[in-house]
Amino acid sequence: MSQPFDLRAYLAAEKAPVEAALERALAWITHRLPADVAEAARHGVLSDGKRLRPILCVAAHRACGGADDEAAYDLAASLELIHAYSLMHDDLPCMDDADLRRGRPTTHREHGEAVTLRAGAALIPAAALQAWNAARALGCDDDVARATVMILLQAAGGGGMVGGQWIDLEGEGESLAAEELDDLHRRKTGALLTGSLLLGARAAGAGEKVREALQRYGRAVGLAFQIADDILDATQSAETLGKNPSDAALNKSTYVALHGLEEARSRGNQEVRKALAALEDSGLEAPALAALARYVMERRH
Ligand code: GRG
Repeated sequence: MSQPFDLRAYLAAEKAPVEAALERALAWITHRLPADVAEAARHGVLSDGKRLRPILCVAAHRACGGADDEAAYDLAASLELIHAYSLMHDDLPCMDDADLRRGRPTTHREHGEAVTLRAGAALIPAAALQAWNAARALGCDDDVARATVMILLQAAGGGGMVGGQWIDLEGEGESLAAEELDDLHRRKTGALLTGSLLLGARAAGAGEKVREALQRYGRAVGLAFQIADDILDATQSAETLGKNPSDAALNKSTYVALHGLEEARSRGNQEVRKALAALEDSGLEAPALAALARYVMERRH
């Protein structure tokens, strides 16, 4: 009988190469920035995140037969640069006005609003260049390298994360219907999570059938991830989560507010089952992706 997959050990082993890739990325990015903006960029990127997006990217890359070397982590780092900028900007006074992120003061509380705005903005084109350079270092030809940059920017853009954030901001103080809430989160959170898988798969040369199955897996995991986020937000303290303010304080529509805790939990688990079915359809041998899908509903922060 095969051993159960040890996700804790897997995540611990992935941490060092992901952090090293982020350090490498910041070294070239900050080299071109004024010192105060560089410090803010380092603060936003190098804080203690779960690094789920790069980990998903490398897991998909590996499952699709991609080389397991530094350049795979460099490719994956491009996603965390986008994620970091989105958190830095999301926390600004003009958006969530948050004091605490990843257990410490938000970037603008330490470095000021103007500098944080500039540092976040600098990370966006840097992420695209990072993806391009890493894809080329992995041996991707120009077409595939271009496709990886497209995946990243489409996931981050108006049809993805930025579009979702816009719906979120517009919807503050209003009750969104169930489909609207799904659409918001498919874009705001799901698009970058799905993009993480597709980026890794595309760079490894995966065909369309595998990529379509991974996309379904990513959409389901993305929704489950957000449902879990809402459940944690409603049930855990700011100290445990390392962030504030809560969704309730911001008057946001959430799965818990809309469906109640039990129904939200059951919908999240249903999405995890969908993700596992899609993974099965992909035909990939990917125990890490299966374990990660289960983890999103079991996580405690
Ligand atoms: C101005 C409209 C407009 C957009 C700018 C700010 C922004 C772009 C987008 C915000 C996107 C956002 C904040 C999405 C939330 C995603 C999410 C669930 C974050 C938490 O992710 P985790 O749990 O965090 O992976 P860690 O800290 O572990 O990395």
